[in-house]
Amino acid sequence: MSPLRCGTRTLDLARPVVMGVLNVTPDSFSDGGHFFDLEDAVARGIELVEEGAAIIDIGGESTRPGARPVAAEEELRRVIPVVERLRPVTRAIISIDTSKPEVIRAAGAAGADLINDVWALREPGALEAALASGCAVCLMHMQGEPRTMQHSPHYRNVVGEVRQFLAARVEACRAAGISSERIVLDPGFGFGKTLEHNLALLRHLGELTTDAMPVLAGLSRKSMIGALTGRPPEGRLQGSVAAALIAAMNGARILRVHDVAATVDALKILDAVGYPTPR
Ligand code: 8Y7
Repeated sequence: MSPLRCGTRTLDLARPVVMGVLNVTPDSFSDGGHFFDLEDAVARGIELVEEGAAIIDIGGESTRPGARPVAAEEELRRVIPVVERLRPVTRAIISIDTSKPEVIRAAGAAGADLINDVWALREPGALEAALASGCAVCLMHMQGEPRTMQHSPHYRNVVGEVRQFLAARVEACRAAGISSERIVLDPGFGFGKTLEHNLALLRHLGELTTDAMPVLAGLSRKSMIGALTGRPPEGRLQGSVAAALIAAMNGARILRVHDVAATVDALKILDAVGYPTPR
């Protein structure tokens, strides 16, 4: 697997790496808005890196099921100061979880390296903003929109349809001038998917890309882990680590998680044993 080009940096993906979640929303379910304060957010970002995260994913708009959109000004106010504060103090990849062209541009200017867009740059102007930022991009599949996506997800062939969607978004990126060495693909676990859809995607993760583009898997604390273990979000660490490890064994190169240290440990075991399917 070749490295990912992120702005002026490169991210080595010879081994799977961890992306730590840094929520800067007042309503984020896993942190209860605790890290919304700027100082707290910066401290938590540094902590994620100390725990072994290669990437910090800063999100100012909640995209959990049922969530409502946030105005661009509010999102900028939440995330840009965090980027500005973290940039000089870490060499980790700084990722911004956003869909808005204004936020993409401002984040790029503030030194972010990766745009993590659950809308896969479908917002008008987002492709152009991402290109201009020089950042890498994570293209995620979602059926529907966050407010209603879990009402009645439906597919004839979930793996095929997700793969087709991602291939089309890669084409849109390439046509806009974003090269494939800057692209990450993501099936979007939980984004318009039933438990069965999520499990099928996890089983067949290796089929999502025929090219050399890395796959990101975000399973941490999600409702599928809750459905399988019967636990609330704060009790889903073990299930989440297991799911991340399975994703890595099935070819994922970036694991988006809340519990960085535990996931990093699990990946060390996998690395020592070796990969059943070399890729
Ligand atoms: C994902 C994500 C979320 C994911 C990517 C949550 C922002 C919901 N999930 N981004 N974001 N992939 N790329 O439960 O699966 O963390 S938010």
